[in-house]
Amino acid sequence: MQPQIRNSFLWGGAISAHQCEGAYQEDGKGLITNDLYCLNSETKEREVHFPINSAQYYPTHHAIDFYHTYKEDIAMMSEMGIKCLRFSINWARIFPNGDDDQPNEKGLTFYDSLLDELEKYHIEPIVTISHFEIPYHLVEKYGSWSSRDMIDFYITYCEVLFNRYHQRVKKWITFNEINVVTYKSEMTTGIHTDDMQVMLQMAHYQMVASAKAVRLAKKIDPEMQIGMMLMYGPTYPENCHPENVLKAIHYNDESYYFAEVMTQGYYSNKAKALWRSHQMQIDLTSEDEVDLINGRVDFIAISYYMSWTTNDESTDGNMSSGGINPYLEQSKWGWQIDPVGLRISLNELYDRFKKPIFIVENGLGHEDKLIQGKIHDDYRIDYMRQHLNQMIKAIEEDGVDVMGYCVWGIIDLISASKFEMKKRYGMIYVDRDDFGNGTNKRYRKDSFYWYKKVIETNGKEL
Ligand code: P53
Repeated sequence: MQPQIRNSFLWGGAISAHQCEGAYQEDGKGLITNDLYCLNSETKEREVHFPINSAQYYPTHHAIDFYHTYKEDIAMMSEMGIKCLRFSINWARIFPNGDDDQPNEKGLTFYDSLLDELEKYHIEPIVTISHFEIPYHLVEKYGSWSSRDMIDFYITYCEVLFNRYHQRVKKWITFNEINVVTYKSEMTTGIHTDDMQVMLQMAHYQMVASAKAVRLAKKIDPEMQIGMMLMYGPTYPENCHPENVLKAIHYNDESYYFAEVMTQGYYSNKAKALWRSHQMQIDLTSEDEVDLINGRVDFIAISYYMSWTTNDESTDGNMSSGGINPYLEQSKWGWQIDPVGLRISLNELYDRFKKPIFIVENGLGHEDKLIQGKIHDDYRIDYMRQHLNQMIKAIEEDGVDVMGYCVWGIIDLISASKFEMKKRYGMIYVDRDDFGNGTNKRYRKDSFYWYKKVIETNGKEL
């Protein structure tokens, strides 16, 4: 019998704390790095301010105000029948400075209430422990992940979360898109660097921290499952010239580097060869080696948006620029739309790492028009339909073990790369523009009704 989409398949949506909560100083929350960024136009690099300049607009400060609207928002999401919601906990709500002695009870209470709400509708929480959210104090005082001290701060934070929520949260992701450190270190760590040695050193400390978190979680409650997460999309050779094929292998190795350490528990010969060829010295102790092997993850989570090629001509889709593929169309932001690439990705990752794969982000960033209370986003439906078609083929024809699928930004939120509101992903529209003007009212898009049907039929009706 062919494998099918199981009945327990996790159809869901995904959001992150800093892109939707707002309330950036409420209930004792400290600042995170993203609270210091201004909106930037398509031509400007983003501005970072410390201290905050009250004359400027900082998108995360209010975002979509989910901190106050989560009850209504979750009620609306539940109408779609989602089985899970992936969200992140804002580290600075729990430890405002990151190195505080005691956690902030009010921050914990907020997530208690959020979990209550999800429970009410039988929506399983999938929690990202750090989704580009780092207390700013840790960046200032310790240099963020360039310091080994971060491992202890992170583990203290995890211990509080695991103890508090283990009965209610069974699936966790340690870091959002851990491999993005090698594309845009500032986004994931708050530290800007182009030095590969620094990036891989930060990645190493994060991977050790993640491994220690896995170990701790299993000790507190063996039912908790912990995943690592990659931003993943294949890089194809631009043609069959063997040198291009080899180049593509090397590009893809940059993602496998992370998945390998976190699923197998050690650096492979290839990883070590990479260090040697770049004359890198990684601070890796024998204790780290023990931690890595004892803290292997249970699943691989991926975000999938696009693919790239080895072509030198770039799409220039901001940080996600990569070689152009003449066979693919691009979104307005230069992201190359490649549904078959999702099937390829699932195969590649499953073949290599033999772990269940959870698609925790996929979707289309697009401008939407609100006309008389309606949003006709057939482009988004089309994008998702094609991707889900390929996912189903990967499950049913190729036998890949896929745990679930979360639409990115199930509700419109601010974009991670440019902090714009107009790059929308949601199935729920939020009436708010790039500068926070608007009623903040929610509307159901056409894709809302479409996704509801998909979930109802467990993917049979796309
Ligand atoms: P935005 C770049 C490329 C692929 C995924 O991205 C990325 C990024 C970062 O911009 O990140 C994930 O909002 C990330 C989300 C983010 C989403 O993709 O730039 O986990 O936080 O919003 C989409 O269009």
